[in-house]
Amino acid sequence: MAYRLTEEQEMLRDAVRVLADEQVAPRAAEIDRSGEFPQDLRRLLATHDILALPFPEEHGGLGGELLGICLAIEQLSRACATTGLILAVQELGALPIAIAGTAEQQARWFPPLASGEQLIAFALTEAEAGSDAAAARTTARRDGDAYVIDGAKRFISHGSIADRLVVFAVTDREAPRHRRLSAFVLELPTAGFAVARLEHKMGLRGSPTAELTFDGVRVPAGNRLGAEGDGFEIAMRTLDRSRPGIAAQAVGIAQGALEVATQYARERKQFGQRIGDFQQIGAMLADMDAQTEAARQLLYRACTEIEAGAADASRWSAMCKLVAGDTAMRVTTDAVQVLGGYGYIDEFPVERMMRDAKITQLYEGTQQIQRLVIARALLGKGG
Ligand code: COS
Repeated sequence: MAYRLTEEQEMLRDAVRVLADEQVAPRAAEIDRSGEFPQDLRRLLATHDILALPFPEEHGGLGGELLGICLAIEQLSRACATTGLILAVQELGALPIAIAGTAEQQARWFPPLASGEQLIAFALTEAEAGSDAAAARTTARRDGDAYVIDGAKRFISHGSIADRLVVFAVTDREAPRHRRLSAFVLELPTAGFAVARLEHKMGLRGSPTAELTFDGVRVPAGNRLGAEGDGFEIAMRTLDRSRPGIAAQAVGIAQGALEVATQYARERKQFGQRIGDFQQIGAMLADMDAQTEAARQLLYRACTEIEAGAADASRWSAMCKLVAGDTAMRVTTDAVQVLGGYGYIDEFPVERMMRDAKITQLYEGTQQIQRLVIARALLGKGG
């Protein structure tokens, strides 16, 4: 196994880094302040084919290699976590179609998503079904050659701006617990679908998080992904491949905070010397660097294992998100500490990065769920 990125991967990483430094970073503070989704940066990602990364080449994409997607999310998130999430959610929404969609369904939905003309979102979570995803209560009732969807979804990233929505709904209440759900692709707008509200969030403020309601929404049977009852497995297989994207976002946020803190420690003088030359500050920076690199290496390794079809893909996926999310929280918190009072005000980006880091410990499965997945992989099924 290669322990270095390939030349192509390095070129991709460096190209996205330059774009992020030049065009994303200058917008980050304003996106956070206004709480508005950055349509200009969505167009920028589309123009530069970054939104094409998760899609197969035959549908206008760049191949969907997981490490490449994560390198891009990392570099975007280093400048602006909201912008990194545009790519991460596009991948999350595309995965159920890649995993369970027919060739016809992929040909129908992928091209405008790969071009960035359309956005897609992933609607699994409900108010009463977060960690316990199988407990979802939204229903899809068969009616002739269509299904009728009723219910509500909550905490849906991009739910209010997406053109396509993958919705998980109960098709058979009587089926065994993990066979109740089926997955459907909704083409929005459609009658009966509404955005009930947008959340006011601690971080990732430019990324809309929506509560969605479905009141007799008709979806053709041809928009079902896989067979009836496959929904839970499709969702789990999706998360196995999408959690590294959140780990990449976390590594990017940590790296961004480390760079700001390092620069500050070089320039800020107290007691007649650079604060970085005080051992306590130097040691903090060293730990931040080592921890960020450790999380990054686990992420890259996880990507290659998952791409290779490792039997323990769920474990790799959960481990990289667990380590990267906790690292981002620790490193951004320490970056605020290095900057002292300046870290706590919005003159510097580290307070934003600290707020943004927190979500990486929560979404696409809390850190507690990641530990549960890893522990189950270690222990196997109970007797
Ligand atoms: N790949 C394929 N199939 C899987 C799978 C995976 N990674 N994980 C589970 N399954 C299938 C299996 O068929 C499994 O059956 P077996 O017991 O025969 O293996 C079945 O699903 C049930 O799995 P499990 O018993 O582990 O399900 P639980 O209800 O206990 O839930 C967790 C497992 C907690 C891991 C799952 O509900 C989860 O990931 N929750 C967090 C949800 C989440 O991340 N939400 C964020 C929403 S997106 S922002």
